[in-house]
Amino acid sequence: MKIAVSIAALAAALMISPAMAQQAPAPTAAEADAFLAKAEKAMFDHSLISSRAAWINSTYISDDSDAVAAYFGAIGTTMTVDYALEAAKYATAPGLSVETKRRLDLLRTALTLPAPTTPGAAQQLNDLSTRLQSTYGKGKGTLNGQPINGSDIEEKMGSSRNPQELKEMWLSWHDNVGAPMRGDYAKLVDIANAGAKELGFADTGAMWRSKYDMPADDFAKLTDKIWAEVKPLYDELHCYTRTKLNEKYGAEVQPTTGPIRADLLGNMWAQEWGNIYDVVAPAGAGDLGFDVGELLKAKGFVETRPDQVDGPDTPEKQRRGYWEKQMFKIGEGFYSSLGLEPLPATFWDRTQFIKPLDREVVCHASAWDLDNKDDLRVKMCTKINSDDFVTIHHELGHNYYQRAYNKHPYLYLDGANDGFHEAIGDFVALSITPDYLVKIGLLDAAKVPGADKDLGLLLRQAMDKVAFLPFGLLIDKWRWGVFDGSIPQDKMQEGWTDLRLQYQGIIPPAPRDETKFDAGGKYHIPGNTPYTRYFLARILQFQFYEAACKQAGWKGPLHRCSFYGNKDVGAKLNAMLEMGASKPWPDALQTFTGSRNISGRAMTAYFAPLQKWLIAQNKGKSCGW
Ligand code: X8Z
Ligand code: ZN
Repeated sequence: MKIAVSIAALAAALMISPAMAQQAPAPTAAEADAFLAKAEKAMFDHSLISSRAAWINSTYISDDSDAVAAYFGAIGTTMTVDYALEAAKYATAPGLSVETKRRLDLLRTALTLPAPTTPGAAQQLNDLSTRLQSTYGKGKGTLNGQPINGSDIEEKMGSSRNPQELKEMWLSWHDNVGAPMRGDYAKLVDIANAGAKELGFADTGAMWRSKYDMPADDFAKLTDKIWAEVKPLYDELHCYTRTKLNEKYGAEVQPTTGPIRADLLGNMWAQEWGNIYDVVAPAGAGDLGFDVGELLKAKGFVETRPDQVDGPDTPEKQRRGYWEKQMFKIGEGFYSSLGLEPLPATFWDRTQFIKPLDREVVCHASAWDLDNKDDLRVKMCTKINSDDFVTIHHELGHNYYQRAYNKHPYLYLDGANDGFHEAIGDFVALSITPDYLVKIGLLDAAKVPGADKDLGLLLRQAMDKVAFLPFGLLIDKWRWGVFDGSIPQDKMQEGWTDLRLQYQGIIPPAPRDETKFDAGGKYHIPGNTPYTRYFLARILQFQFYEAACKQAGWKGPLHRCSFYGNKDVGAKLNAMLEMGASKPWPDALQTFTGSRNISGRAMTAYFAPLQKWLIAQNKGKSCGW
């Protein structure tokens, strides 16, 4: 069949005059700049209201707040898709500045979940994503048959050493929270993929991989290359940990060979294993003599009881959230010691420090900047333990970054890449050394572990930092596969379990079939937060830390270095933070570290003595799975 379309008909369809259709003039560089200014203003203005709707939704989940958040989210999606499509028109304008090109590119990849321009698609996508996130927030597991909420079950997975209890919590969480999301998630994938295609990407995963100042395929290769650098260290840690778990629980629970049972590692997702340090601690060098959570409690920090109600006469120090807030004050103190401005008063008024008594919230910690300026907040259900002490520094890293780049145009209000954003607070938290804890009065000088405890300190750190690496990588290996169809929608569970086995060497405590959706039990899947950022951050934070310790003139073993109080480091850090997303990330990396390459070398150097020791411990064992 031949289709004939006249210029006049085409012009009518496009609502332009026939003369324009014949010779639509190429846009000029000035028009591209005017377009960007208009788009940035509209997106900035919209974000002021939509981020407030999202905050309310996350801190007060209800059908109504879901509807309001999805409503504003859909307007934002539609607006950004329209601008991203329009940006393509200007991309080839002659004489564009480097800056203009960069902002047009950033606009094209700005959305995490794009929708197609089909009427109703943006609303449907936002309805789905809001519902998924709220389902996660309201999620409960069981312990001894009783319901237990997300933040409590997370804590209990860290402290329980009872394999029956652990199995119950793991299975109930994944069954109750993950499995019901399966249908919604599949629909969301289809809509987002249709949106990504309209924007010129093969699928949503390809769009996510296009945000790193290099071709998408090169980025995927880069992550594999970094993984190859650090995998030998992970393999030794896996082997050693499996031996210790076998010694503790016996072969019935944890065999000497093969994968590790996922619920035994002190974390619901087996992503960080530091909570079972007591199980793996080496004889002699194992007792570090302190745990930050215990130190805080010994100093009188009292965790808010879930059922605690304040009255008008309750003294300040006994009010809900008082001590959790003080943990944030310690975190702020670190950043202030580097010369960064204190947090604004509104931070202390508006932050959600603890889980509220009377409503459902999304407990997974996050850092917010509500006005793209200085309305900074954290949303967290803080517990008084060492995990959350680190998480506080992590979240504050986001807030200080947000404030440092707040003078830029809208499209530059972001990290150099998302891995940078995730790395800042973690890099700061690497400075929480025994000597630092003495300086801030949490640890007695006499209790600082000596050099004979170096291996123990490194192992404690590796259980969190090294154990995380394959997890940090596989989440998006799974999602990229679901987006590009190499993991079909009727095999989403199998694809997940396979990747968990392949990369982490872990298996679920009971067989899983395709009625399940274990991926949904991890916040970032229903929350639609790309995850490769955390893999990058795990690597980058050691590069930042090595550089900061060098700037500070540190001479001892790297893991004992704390740059607390060093204003030179702070000034240099701020120079990188202030850049925001205005320059390609290698420029930002160079500003702080002198290097333009992301590499696992700094991390493997930090852990080199431990790796040597682990190899010796594992001698004669058949490692791997
Ligand atoms: O999600 C987070 C932060 C929020 S940006 C608490 N993290 C990842 C996770 O919990 O899975 C920090 C480490 C990895
Ligand atoms: Zn983060």
